[in-house]
Amino acid sequence: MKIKGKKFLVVGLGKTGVSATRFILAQGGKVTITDSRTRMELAESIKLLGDLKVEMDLGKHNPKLFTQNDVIVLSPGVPGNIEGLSEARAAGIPIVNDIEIATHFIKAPIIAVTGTNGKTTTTTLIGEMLRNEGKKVFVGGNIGVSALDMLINGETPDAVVLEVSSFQLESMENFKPSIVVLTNLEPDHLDRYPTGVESYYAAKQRILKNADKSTTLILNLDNERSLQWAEQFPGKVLHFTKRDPMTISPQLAEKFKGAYLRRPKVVLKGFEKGNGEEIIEMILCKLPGDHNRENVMAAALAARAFGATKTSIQKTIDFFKGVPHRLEFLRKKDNVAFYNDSKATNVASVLRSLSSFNAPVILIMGGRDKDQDFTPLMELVKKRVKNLILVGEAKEKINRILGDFSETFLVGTFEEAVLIGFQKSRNGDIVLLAPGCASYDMFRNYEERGDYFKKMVSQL
Ligand code: UMA
Repeated sequence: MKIKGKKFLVVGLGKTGVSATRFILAQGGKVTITDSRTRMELAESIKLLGDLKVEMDLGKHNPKLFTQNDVIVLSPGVPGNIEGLSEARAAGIPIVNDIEIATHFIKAPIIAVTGTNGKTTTTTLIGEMLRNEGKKVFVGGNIGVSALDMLINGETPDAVVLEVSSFQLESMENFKPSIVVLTNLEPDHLDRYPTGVESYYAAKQRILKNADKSTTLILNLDNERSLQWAEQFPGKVLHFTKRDPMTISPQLAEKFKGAYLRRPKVVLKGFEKGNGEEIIEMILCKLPGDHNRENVMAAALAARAFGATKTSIQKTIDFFKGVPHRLEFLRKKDNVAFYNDSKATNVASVLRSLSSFNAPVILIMGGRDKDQDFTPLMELVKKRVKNLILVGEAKEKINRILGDFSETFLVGTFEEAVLIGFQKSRNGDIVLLAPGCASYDMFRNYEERGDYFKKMVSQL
């Protein structure tokens, strides 16, 4: 990709926009930035640009700009149908994102992780497993660090591990990871994909666009929809499952290559000579819930397929403390445990969160709705939730569907939510923030929401 001398329009000045601007300028390109937010709202990002020479058109998007540049760099949070983009497409102007640009410059093999839930934990674990193997690793993507940052910082890793979202995959053409992990496919982001969940899944499947026989694909055998990805896939497929393959079918068990649970252990099969087994102990694993067993298996497979040894994988599992905002244990007060799962932004992840506990749960939900159907939560809420505390734009909608199964409170602020949660709790209960919604109605992102929750909990 030639950057020198070309005119780039960077759309969105969040993390992606800042990194893209810095990289393009360093490569000799020219940058105009457009963002729907005002200069004042963007003060933090603008500060990060320092005295770099860029043009800025802020406060709204001027559609004319889109056809006055050679390349458009679209931030993932900006929908692909905003005014100006269709004219740019018709004029043949490439629309890319930061990972697509990075793809042209990254020399190391890429391990890419996508899926609806579990991406960040899996990505982080793979990075740690490879580091424990002595490799230099860059970990980035949707996890919160632009893939361009490694190039800006002049890093030359042995492996690049990227968490990739459907939003990012929408504008990717040349991305070619050598290992692809699909954690699972479940409904999400229906506000972005109004034609239905299949268009969301199709965006995700673009991760295989350039796959060939050298590509390894890691799939969740227990998530039926994701298995379709194996159809006509030209490379090698490994599976992970919570079930013993023997209990699925003896034929499957015989040719099974991948990871499965032989509770409480994980078995890796197909890496040792003669299709032998390697046993991973889970006794020291601190990650709660079966969904985290899936994340561990997916990560172990990716690391093993990359050449990491069982020893490095085991060491990582034994010492890994988890990722902030993913079912993160905060503290116990009066024998009530507080967990922050601010990243549980869809119904499927709330289901996972709730299933991780046997004790009564005081559940804090709400935020900005993504056109989700909350009815799949009914059964588990009925069974496990002692009090439901609802906050944010979606509180009335959630209340209509889930409010009748336990004593429910609709509150105005997070402070109230935490205080009521604590007041209602009794010895042995769990107070869980698992919003099932996006954070943008009250916060800049899920991290800010989680940090705020943590602060409230620490002040109790
Ligand atoms: N903006 C516009 N016009 C619009 C919409 C937004 O100009 O029509 C502007 C906003 O005013 C803002 C900027 O775009 O200034 C934000 O861009 P962005 O939303 O793409 O945010 P970034 O900071 O660049 O973060 C993005 C990812 N965000 C999204 O996909 C929404 C981050 O994933 C990612 O970590 C980061 O790039 C680095 O790669 C976050 C996320 O929520 C964690 N991802 C979704 C998820 O996991 O569910 C997909």
